[in-house]
Amino acid sequence: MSADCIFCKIVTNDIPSNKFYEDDEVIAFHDIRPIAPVHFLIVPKVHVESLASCDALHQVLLGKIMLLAPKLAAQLGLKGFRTMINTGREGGQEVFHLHIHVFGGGDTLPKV
Ligand code: DGP
Repeated sequence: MSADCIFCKIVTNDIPSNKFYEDDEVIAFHDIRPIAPVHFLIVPKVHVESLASCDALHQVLLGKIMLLAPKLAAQLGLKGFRTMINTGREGGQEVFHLHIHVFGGGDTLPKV
């Protein structure tokens, strides 16, 4: 846990969130600033700053998060979705606790 991390506080329920999935290692909740009709974040409970801070010890956790994305997307009715991991300030990351964005619904997403 990191004392001033907003996602750590969501993990511990010190800050409310629209959480819809939780297990021993991860939670998933809806993004407060959605960029698509469905937009959620999968967040490990352990505080890891970013994808760039991960090492071999995080390999299983990262695999778990990636495999969870399509399962949760399907549960929320998405037929297709996009995943995004912003990494570092220059990569657009604002919250420095590793998370994967999963979003979709509505129109086909623009090509990137
Ligand atoms: P990123 O740029 O990848 O670090 O995106 C962080 C996302 O987290 C951003 O889309 C908004 C979302 N977010 C930030 N604070 C909160 C919060 O308190 N609750 C929820 N549900 N989402 C948050």
